[in-house]
Order: sequence, then structure tokens, then C-alpha cells
Amino acid sequence: MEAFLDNCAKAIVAGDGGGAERLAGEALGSGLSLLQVIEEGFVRGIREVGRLWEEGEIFLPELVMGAEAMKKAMTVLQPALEGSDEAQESLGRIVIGTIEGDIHDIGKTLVATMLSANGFEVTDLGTDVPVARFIDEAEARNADCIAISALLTTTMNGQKRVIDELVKRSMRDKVKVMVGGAPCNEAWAKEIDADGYAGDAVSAVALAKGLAGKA
Ligand code: B12
Repeated sequence: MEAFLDNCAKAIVAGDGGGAERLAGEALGSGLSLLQVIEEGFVRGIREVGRLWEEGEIFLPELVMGAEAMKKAMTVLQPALEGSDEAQESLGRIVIGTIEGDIHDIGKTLVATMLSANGFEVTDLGTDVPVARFIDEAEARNADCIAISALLTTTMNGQKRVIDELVKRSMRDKVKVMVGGAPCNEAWAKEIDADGYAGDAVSAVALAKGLAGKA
């Protein structure tokens, strides 16, 4: 198990898309917890890539290759994570996206997948989503919650702008807002008056259930 998780992490660090895809395929039939494989294997790898990049040990092309390998693994694992939620009663409607100026989508997509697998009706707006679009879509879909991902210190302020705009449009009491992404934390959520912060996909589900009164 440990060795398998190490290999998953190593495939991402090496930017080995074929290897990551193969390991993800092996995980599917192995009876291992897919969440554990993702968090302790592949995600550990992409975080290591980030660290190496920050320390100047690798360059942008290698960062991109690591991200692409990560996406290949997630493409294999995502359908299995989604499972069948047809019989489930909806826990609520959530509009999710990565804020404008920001194209990071691996974590956001993982959160969206887990929310959907756990009974929420999720509309994923993708990346680089303008402030107004979050609100227009939430209004159009009568959403209970807006979930905003930001991975850059330069884009996280967009989360605040979504909340400010909700207040302006007198919608703040109807729509909950949850925030996440590497630079965010509890203190930031409090500062911008969000309803909650979660640091990973599993706690994002718990948070969403709590906000929906379904915990
Ligand atoms: C992969 C990656 C990329 C890929 C993205 C590919 C993609 N399709 O997503 C590429 C190569 C394209 C990229 C580009 C850039 N990147 Co980049 N990237 C990363 C890296 C290494 C990993 C991010 C990731 O996918 N992590 C894995 C996922 C699973 O984790 P996660 O995103 O944190 O998500 C989890 C939680 O945060 C949470 N969560 C996430 N979203 C949400 C939302 C809600 C509502 C909730 C509740 C929870 C939640 O749950 C998720 C699942 O567990 C990070 C390093 C890091 N430590 O984060 C840098 C990092 C984010 N990037 C960084 C930078 C600077 C850039 C660039 C500006 C580089 C450049 N010079 O061009 C560009 C930005 C382009 C843009 N405009 O967005 C910096 C940001 C620094 C900062 N302080 O702002 C980081 C931190 C690297 C570093 N250490 O310096 N990047």
C-alpha cells in the first residue's frame, strides 16, 4: 500500500502521464480507498511538484507536466468517485468554480466531484469565472450555496468580491458561500464574511452538509 502510494506520487513528480494513468487504473480494481489513493498518492505528488517549483528546483514546463499527469490520473478516477447518486435525495444546489484570473482546477474539480457523489446538485462553472457569473448562475439555478476556489494570493480577493456583490444584490441571506484553495484558511473566510472554509474535498462535503443543515 505505502509503496503503491509512493509510486503514484512519484509518477506525478516525474510528470509521467502514462504511468499516472496506469496506476490510477490499477487503483480502480484494487479495492483500495480511491480517496486515499488521490490524497496520499497523487495529491501528495502534485504538492511536492509545487514545493520543488517554489524552491527553484524545477521549472514551469515540469510544473505543467506534473499537472498534466495529475489530470490524467483524475480522468481515470473521477467516474468511479462519482458513483451512482441517482437514488439519492438532493441535499441542495451548489454552484462551484475557480475565481477569475485563476486557471487552477484540479482541487476545485475534486471538490465538485465529491459534492456531487455525496448528493448535492452541482453546477461546475469551470475556471476563470467572473464575479458576476457566479451570482447570475446561482440566481438562475436557485442555488443554496456558491463554492469558490482560489489558488493564487492575487486572485483570492475575488472571493470577497463575490460576497460583496451578493450583499449589493440583496441575495446574501439566501445563498451560503464556501471558500477554499491553497492560500485560503479559516481566518480568511472569517475576514471576508464567508460561511465556511474547508481545506480538502472530504471536509468540503462535511462543510456543505453543515451549511445545508444536513450534517
Ligand atoms: C498544478 C499547479 C499549477 C498548474 C494548474 C493546472 C490545473 N489545471 O489546475 C499550472 C501549471 C497550469 C499552474 C499555473 C500557475 N501557477 Co500553479 N500550482 C500548481 C500546484 C503545484 C498544485 C495545485 C493543485 O492542483 N493541487 C492539488 C489539489 C488537489 O489541491 P488544491 O488545489 O489545494 O485543492 C484542495 C484544497 O485546497 C481544497 N479546495 C480547493 N478548492 C476549493 C474550493 C472550495 C469551495 C473548498 C471548500 C475547498 C477547496 O480541496 C481540494 C481537494 O483536496 C500549486 C502548489 C500548491 N501547493 O498548491 C501551484 C501554485 C498554486 N501555483 C502558483 C503559481 C504562481 C502559478 C502561476 C502564476 C505560474 C506562472 N508564473 O505562470 C500560474 C497561474 C496561472 C493562473 N492564472 O491561474 C503558486 C501560487 C503562489 C501564490 N502565493 O499565489 C503555487 C502555490 C506554487 C508555489 N508554491 O509557488 N499551476
